[in-house]
Amino acid sequence: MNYKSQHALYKTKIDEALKELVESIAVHSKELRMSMDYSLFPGGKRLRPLLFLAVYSGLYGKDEKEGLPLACAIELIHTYSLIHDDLPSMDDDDYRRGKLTNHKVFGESTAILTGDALLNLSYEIMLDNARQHPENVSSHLEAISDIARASGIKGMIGGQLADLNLQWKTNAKDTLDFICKGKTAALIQTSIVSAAILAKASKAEIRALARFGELIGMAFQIIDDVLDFDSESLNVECGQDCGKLTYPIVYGIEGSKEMAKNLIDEALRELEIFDIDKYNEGYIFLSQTAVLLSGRTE
Ligand code: GRG
Repeated sequence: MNYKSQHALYKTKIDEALKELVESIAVHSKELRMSMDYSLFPGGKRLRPLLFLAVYSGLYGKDEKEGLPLACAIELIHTYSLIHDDLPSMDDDDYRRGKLTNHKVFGESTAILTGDALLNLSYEIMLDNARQHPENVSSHLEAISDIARASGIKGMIGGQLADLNLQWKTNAKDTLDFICKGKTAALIQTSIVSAAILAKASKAEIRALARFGELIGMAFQIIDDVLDFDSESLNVECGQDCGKLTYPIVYGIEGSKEMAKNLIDEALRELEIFDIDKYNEGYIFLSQTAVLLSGRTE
């Protein structure tokens, strides 16, 4: 199967599973239900659950059913983080994915609670799923624990806080890398690592995949900064991001693009421990995704 068809197949499975999981939850507030649906559907690229499936069923040939709840839970965590990131007290954005941000439609308090609800729902879904697989429960708990770590103080929240408060490390480059690894790369990395843990990958494979995930996650953020920088330079009303420490500010546009390309090349080398004949489907999907990320335009 080629990349495009594989991508479409994974994406359909993710969208269907997400709909089924979210709809099965009784939400007594109509407002909260509408707000959750508004941010989840149609949603964005579904990059993180796609990476999860590429590893879990693509690389390791596991049955998607057992992994899909974790893939969806990571998307719920990602969605909560975007809703909160857009709030006036954070990035103060009016638009996301070409439509009004959640708080602009439902108000700040509902947006905050929607993010909180999605975060809690993610753990409810993962733990319920773990209970349904008693034979594999320790791998489930280890995978959930990696997701919790990556989303928390040592990952996304830590990076976001450092970004907002600009907590300086020794220099601008170290500060940027710290923010980027936490804010963006950690959740991308755990999408790959938690899938490998659940699939009972070897320690060496998990190490290689963790490095791969971190490198593509960093490249993803650098390209995001480059895209934002381009649009900000054309738009005088660019919000709080104007005063932020970003890769183009420190390395320039061309330097940042070069850096993202080098990170992707390095990431691809990490995949070399996998035998391409044996791991064909997942290997091709992961490497193609990495290459596409470095050239993305949205
Ligand atoms: C509020 C706890 C908390 C964390 C926020 C998400 C985040 C951390 C910061 C977002 C800042 C930002 C826009 C970073 C750029 C990288 C990024 C996460 C982009 C959005 O991810 P995509 O492109 O989104 O995968 P889609 O729309 O495709 O789902």
